[in-house]
Amino acid sequence: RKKELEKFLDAYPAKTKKNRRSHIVVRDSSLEEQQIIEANTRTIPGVITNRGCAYAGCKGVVLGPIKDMAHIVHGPIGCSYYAWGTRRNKAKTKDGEVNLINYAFSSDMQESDVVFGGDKKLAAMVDEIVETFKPKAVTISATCPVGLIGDDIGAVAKAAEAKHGIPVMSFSCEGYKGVSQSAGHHIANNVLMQRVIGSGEIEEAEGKYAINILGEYNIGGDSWEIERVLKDIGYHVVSVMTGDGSYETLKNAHTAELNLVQCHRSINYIAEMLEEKYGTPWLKVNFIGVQSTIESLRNMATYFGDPALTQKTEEVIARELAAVESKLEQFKKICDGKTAFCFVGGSRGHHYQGLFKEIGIDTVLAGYEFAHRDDYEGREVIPDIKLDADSKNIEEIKVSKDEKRYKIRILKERLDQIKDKIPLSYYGGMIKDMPDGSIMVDDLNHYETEEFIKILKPDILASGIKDKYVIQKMGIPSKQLHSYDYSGPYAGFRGALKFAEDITMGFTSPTWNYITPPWKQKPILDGTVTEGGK
Ligand code: CFM
Ligand code: HCA
Repeated sequence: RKKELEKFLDAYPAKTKKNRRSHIVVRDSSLEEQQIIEANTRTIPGVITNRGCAYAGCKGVVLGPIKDMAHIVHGPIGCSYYAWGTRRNKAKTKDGEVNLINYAFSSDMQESDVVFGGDKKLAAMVDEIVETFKPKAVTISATCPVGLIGDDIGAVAKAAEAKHGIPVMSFSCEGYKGVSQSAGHHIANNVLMQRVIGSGEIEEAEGKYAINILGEYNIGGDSWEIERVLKDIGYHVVSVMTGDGSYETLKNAHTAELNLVQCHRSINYIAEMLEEKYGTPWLKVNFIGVQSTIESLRNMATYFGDPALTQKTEEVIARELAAVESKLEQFKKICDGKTAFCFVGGSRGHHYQGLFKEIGIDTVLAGYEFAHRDDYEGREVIPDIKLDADSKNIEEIKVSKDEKRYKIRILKERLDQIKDKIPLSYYGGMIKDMPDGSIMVDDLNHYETEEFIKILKPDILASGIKDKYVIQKMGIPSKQLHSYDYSGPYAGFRGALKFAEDITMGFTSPTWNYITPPWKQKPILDGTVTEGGK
């Protein structure tokens, strides 16, 4: 396998080969030291990556799902158009409540705005939106040209805030601010923490076992399915960040007793800051896959340590399991023994491996578009991560103890008893769960996707829109694990069943009988590109 890998990497110029080699790891647990992967560094120009930009991570991922705010994009229309509803982050409200989830607000920047400045147009736009839609708050996200021409969105936001009396927040998340979406997550986390979270008046949560669900974006209805089960057990969900989220709930997120972290990559900054400021620990959970869901629910019960809660947790687990178990077995019969690639943005590449395994599918290659080393190797490597100029470019904010609201949520003695049993304020990353011989790739590109497919011949790929059709034209089913291809939810018990059904449909579709993969038709052309194009 390693030889085959070296062979296709030879097609790169020497420097590129060296670079890409450091982003690929063949898992070997027999080594004394844990294996290291290069991550969160620039994609080499010319390489066709699946990555997006900082604006996508800020406005599209973290802010976009907050339904009662108006999210204004200051920039050319394309930046809005290509993000309009495609992520499938669902949101619903009761009659009369503000729900702007289906809108795309863009300043539609033109050449004249680039030349003469777009700030006046932006200010007029904020006025119009506030008057028309009555949002609870407004966000303004910058796209690339904004930073280049120097429009002061901070000043526009400040003036609009004074004029309208609602929070108007600006986000300098120009696409080029980082090497990927990840920079945008960080920028959004910082402002939400400074301006929204904790700005509410409530001091005590309105229910027992109060929790926030962080890093859950309600794609295809995932958080609704998670909340259904949690509420049934007796948890009080203060806020979800940010799936089907709202300004109204986020501002009182400081009242929770525990923060759950589903997607570590996109929201670990807020999780850490909440702990620092209010003393609320965070628990790494994974509601993708039946076993991971069960484990997460049990870990939550361990944290609260109340026998009644534990009993109710077990009852709900037994009931939910009974409803899906035998049906899952049916799908497993068709999927058993097959293999998958699981390449998604920054957390699903890990989270879905367990669910694939539950229906008999082994993940032979997995990776993330833009995660950091801690998402691959575990948070213990954070002190060793070298910050390059791109990372230093993103502001690191410091929060301090809120003297009034900081609380010891769990006694030291109990914490010591449980901290080794459950992942409190810790994420172990992907690598520990990967079997020997499987491959971990960071920022997998289109060339490598095709080459790895030829070597490993997977039965299915989990990926996104940018490579889906390339893969399907190779005769392999491809399941979008970003948007879920118009399906979902895939989280929790019922979600696992829906996933199994969709994957089985992918395999049993007659489409594949009409396609012959290229390597079955003709020998594969071998070639090399040398440095300097010689
Ligand atoms: Fe977290 Fe996400 Fe993901 Fe992500 Fe994304 Fe997404 Fe994703 Mo697409 S927040 S890192 S930036 S789980 S949008 S809901 S599917 S790449 S793996
Ligand atoms: C984004 C959003 C995205 C894109 C999905 C894809 C999503 O990164 O800007 O490439 O298929 O989940 O919608 O990750």
